Amino acid sequence: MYEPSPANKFTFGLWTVGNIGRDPFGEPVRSALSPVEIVHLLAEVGAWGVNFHDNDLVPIDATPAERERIVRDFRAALDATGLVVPMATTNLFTDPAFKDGAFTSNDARVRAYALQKTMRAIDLGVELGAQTYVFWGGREGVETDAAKSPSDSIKRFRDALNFLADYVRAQGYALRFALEPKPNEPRGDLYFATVGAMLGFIETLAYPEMVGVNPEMAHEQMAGLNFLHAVAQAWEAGKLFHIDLNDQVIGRFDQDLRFGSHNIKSAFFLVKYLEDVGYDGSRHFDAHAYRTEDAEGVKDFARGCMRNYLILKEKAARFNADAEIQALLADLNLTDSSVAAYLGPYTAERAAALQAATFDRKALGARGYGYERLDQLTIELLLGVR
Ligand code: GLT
Ligand code: MN
Ligand code: MN
Repeated sequence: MYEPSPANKFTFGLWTVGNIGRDPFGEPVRSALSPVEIVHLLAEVGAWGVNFHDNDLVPIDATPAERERIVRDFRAALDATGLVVPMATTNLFTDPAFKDGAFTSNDARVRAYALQKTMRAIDLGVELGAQTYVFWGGREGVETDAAKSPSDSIKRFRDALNFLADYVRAQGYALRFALEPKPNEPRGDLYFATVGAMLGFIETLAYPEMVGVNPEMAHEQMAGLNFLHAVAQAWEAGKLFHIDLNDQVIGRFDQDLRFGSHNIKSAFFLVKYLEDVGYDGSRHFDAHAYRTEDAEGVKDFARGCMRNYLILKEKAARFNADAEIQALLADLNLTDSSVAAYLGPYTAERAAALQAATFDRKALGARGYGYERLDQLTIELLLGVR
């Protein structure tokens, strides 16, 4: 029942199960796996797909001949395992050239190099089947606002995305862009800190229909925000092109924890939402194993992400089928014929009827909503006693 299947569309990045456990205070604790080894690992644990940054697959200094060999071997591993590549992205944050940003760097030569690198990375992603292209601006920010104007940075980022969208169109690629916000880390402050900020920005682009968001659970949580609400706003706007699932303790460093390992209730409402609305895209786990883990622990981590999703999916089905919970929900949406004349699109009649209406404000304020009971039933369901 909790075994992953291709229909679940579970994916991992090469950089997730491939994470070697380096942190700002310590050296790597695990040896690097080759992309081919990672594909086989993901197939073994039951994932559907694998995503990558250009340099997760092809080292930044690779020659064209090396690139060809690496892509050939990777494709052979995909063919052997049946894994697909639904998403690709560019590493615009590791190399020192990007220390002041990529598309928003104050050095125009860096901005030009970032465009070149991204065009090549788009070609690579499309070559391997990617249909979604993620932009995470890990270095697009500042430590000090003395450095540059945030509006110049917004304009530079827009110019870059418009250029790249035109590139994709000129190549005839069927590729959509998914912008991934984050409030901070690795820069002191990153531009476009939240899903809401990205959604507003997208409407200012040349081809807004090509561009959506890739919300990451931990990133909204780092900002103290409700991830479900961000996802719902993206979904409602037709912009939920991709999603990064993981977990995070609010107030801590960027943890990228196993999905469902910490904020179980938030994860539950998120899974329930994605399943209820019929989100059809990848469920991408952008997380990594604890630094304490060896190769087996990495598999435990990956299996745990998918298993937690499936457990929560089953809990969501129970929630939807629970007669007591559903009766409470049905009672909540109180309405009667008296309000039919008041609610709906504006008309002069409706406005006049509302102006003339009398409301029993005290009675409205006296009503109990029963959310304690509803939430307790939810918790009991999650804790397995229901
Ligand atoms: C990096 C980051 C993630 C982004 C990845 C895509 S890379 O691991 O922490 O949130 O989704 O660039
Ligand atoms: Mn993250
Ligand atoms: Mn992410």
